[in-house]
Parts: sequence; C-alpha cells; structure tokens
Amino acid sequence: MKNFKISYLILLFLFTWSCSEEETRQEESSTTKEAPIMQSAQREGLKPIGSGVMMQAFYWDVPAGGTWWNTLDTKVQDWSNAGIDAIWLPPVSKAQNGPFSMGYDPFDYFDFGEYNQMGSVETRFGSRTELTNMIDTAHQYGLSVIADIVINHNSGGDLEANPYTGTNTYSDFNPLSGNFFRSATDFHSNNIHANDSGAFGGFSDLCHDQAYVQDWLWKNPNSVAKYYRDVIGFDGWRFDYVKGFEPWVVKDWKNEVGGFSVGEYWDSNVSTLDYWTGAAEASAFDFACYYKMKDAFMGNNLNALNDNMLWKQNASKAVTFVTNHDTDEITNNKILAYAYILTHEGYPTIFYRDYEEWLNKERLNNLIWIHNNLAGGSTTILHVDTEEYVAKRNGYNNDGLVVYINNSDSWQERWVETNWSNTVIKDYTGHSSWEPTTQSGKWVKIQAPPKSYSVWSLK
Ligand SMILES: [Ca+2]
Ligand SMILES: [Ca+2]
Repeated sequence: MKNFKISYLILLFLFTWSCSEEETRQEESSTTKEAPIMQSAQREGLKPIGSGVMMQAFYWDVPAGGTWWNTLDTKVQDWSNAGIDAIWLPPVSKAQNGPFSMGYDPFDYFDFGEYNQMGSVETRFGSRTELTNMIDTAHQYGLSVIADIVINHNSGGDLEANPYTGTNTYSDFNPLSGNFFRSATDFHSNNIHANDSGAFGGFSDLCHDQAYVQDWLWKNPNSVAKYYRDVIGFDGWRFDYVKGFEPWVVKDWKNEVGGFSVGEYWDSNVSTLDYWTGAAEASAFDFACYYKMKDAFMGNNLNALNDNMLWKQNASKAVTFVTNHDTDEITNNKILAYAYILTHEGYPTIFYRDYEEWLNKERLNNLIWIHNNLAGGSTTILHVDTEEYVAKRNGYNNDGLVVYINNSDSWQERWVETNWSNTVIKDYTGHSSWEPTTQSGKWVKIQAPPKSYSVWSLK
C-alpha cells in the first residue's frame, strides 16, 4: 500500500501538466470482498440473485382496481432481457384497507385476493390467480420473486377485552382464510413481555417470542414462509421495518425456509447496519449509501462519496438503491446516482418509476449491462472533489471498469491510473467517442460530459 502511494504520487507529479485542473484530493478505498453476492436459486432455471439487478416492482399508490399484477406480467420479459434478476413485490395479502391498501397494514396473510373481506375480494393489486400467473411468468423468464414480509405489526382485528392491558384492544383477528387466528396473547403487551424493540404507529405489535406466532409465521408446514415459498412461488424475502423486532426473527425465518433475505433497517449508521446483517444473517438496504448519495448528488458535493457505506463495510450484504416507495422524489442528478450504484459493489435496486416513467430507459439498460458485464471485483477510488468522482472496479471474472462521474456544467478530462497497460479502452456509455490507449504505466486520460458520466473498459 505504501509503495503504491509513493509511485502514485510520482506519477501524479509527472502528469500534473496535462491534467485539466489541480488535483484537489486523492483517496484510495478498497474493500476486501472480491466476489459478488451469489446465491444458488432454489427454483430450476432462475438467474442467481445478485448476479444482476433487482427491480422494485411498485411505488406508493400504484393504480388501484386489481390490475397491478397484470401490469407486471406484461413487463417481466423485458426486464429479464435488460439484466434484471429479481423483482420485489409489495405485500401480497389482504390488509385492513382492503382494495385501497398498499399492503403494509396486514390482516389475513393467506388471502391473496380470493376472500370477500375488508371491502373487496381482490387486493389493490389483483386476484390470487393474477398474482400466481404473474409469478409463473417471472419464473419463466428466469426472475426470482421477492415477497415483502410485514410481520412487525397487524391491522384490522376486532375489539376484545385484553387481560394484559386491562383495556379493550383491536387484537382479535378472525381471517376468512381460516389460517392464523390471533388474539391478545399474540401481541404486545402479553404474558411474555411488554414490548419488543419497536412498534409502528398504533398498529397491533406481533410478539415473535410466542410459539404460536412462530409456528404460523415460519415453522409449521402451512406457515406464511412455507406457503409463500411452496404454494405461491416466492424465492426471497424483503422484511419490512426490522427495527421493530429482534434480528433473530429474520435469521430463524431464513434458516427455516432459505432464500435471499434483505431487511429494511432504516438507519444511516454503517456500524448499526453491519451489526444487523451479522445478527440476522441477511442483507440490508444500504441506507448509509442512500444518504451519502443525497449529500453528493442533491447537495452537490461528491466528496460525500468518500464516506463509509454498508457496501464498503460488507459488500455481500449491501442492497443499494437510489430511491424507494417511501422516498420516491425526483431529483435532477438521479441518473448520476444510478451510475454510481450500478458501477459499484453491492446488489443494486432500480425503482419502478425511475425505469418505466421518469428516467431514460436506454441509459438505465446500458448501466445494467455495464453492472452485469464489467462491474466486478474490489473498488478503488481514483479521484474525488466536489464536482468529479472517478473510481475503478478491479475486475472479477471480467475486465473491470473505470467510472467517471461529472456533476459540473462542462466537459471534464482527467488522467487516471487504470489496471491496464498499452491497451485501447472505450467509453461503454457512448457519451465519449475517445478510444485512448493506456500508457505502459497504465495511466490514461479520460473525459466525462457535463452532469453525466462515462464508463471505461477494454475495447
Ligand atoms: Ca384483477
Ligand atoms: Ca415490534
């Protein structure tokens, strides 16, 4: 490392004359994890989760009326062709708000749009048949399907006298599916304890220490986890609001039924996120990366990309994202953030509206291709200042890449040290027409257009 720094500084001095501007900052960051996330798919013929890019296949308040599953059914083939390897669905079962619910107020875990309760037969998204048909189509095109699992809280129970609180509570659940009836003893407070690590709003807070609750959620042959996997066809799990319960719940679920698992631990603290992934033995959404990208691309200070993120700490457990159903704001520099996550480590997610409505689909498809074909190996940051960021992926079963992000209002050029000697390289985004040859010492001059990016690799 030290020799590297010294030779780096010598080379930097030699080439300063040709740099477009003074080097303001040089930092080097490497992660030890070389291999991308790879999990063997449970179902025959599916792409390994983590080999490509995840699609968050919904946004807040998608069209109601029971048509969403059919909408997705028409898109999964194109997504698979573009390099998507998994789709994340909203919670699929009947919730208290029935045909209007986005699913995060779960009532009957086994009503997928087939029982007339909570104001409708179908869920907001459609019928059970429409759901399973769409999942079959996704599988046909090699996509894994990830379920959104909301088990911190329930909603829609009937009022009952609660012996633990001495009051009346809405904790009497009588779902028409006939599965997983619940009562006061299954929620906090109860005979086991007053509460767990968190409650959400005023919802009934499930007690996962209750053996009956564990049985119905993941242990029994007809548990939610096994039914969703074996009968409905889910391949992986996205756990909602995991701050609301202990990480062993996710670990036990995953150990029981397997499958890729990612938790929504909404916290920017890298140590906390890293701790959770270890305790839960699951991936986590990289909220640290999300907030640093906000500072970098909305706050117009790319130096924030030097800060720590979960993918830098533990790339194999980081699921990176630019926005999601809770945060779906539009920003001018969003495509730069996608250029960042799709060229860096971690398992990147693309948000439905960004792909289908808001951003240029061809540019995203190009970045997905770059992610799946060039973005391998560890990461070295080559340059950062407020307006420019250059990093290289060092390659892992592929050639690696150099990504140059430019948040200034004009074209920028920069000499950088690649991993390639005497080699012709090109910009795989097509933004630059340069095809420079790297020097014997691996240095080369590259360029990036204003408010845009370029991605370089072997021609
Ligand atoms: Ca329908
Ligand atoms: Ca809780």
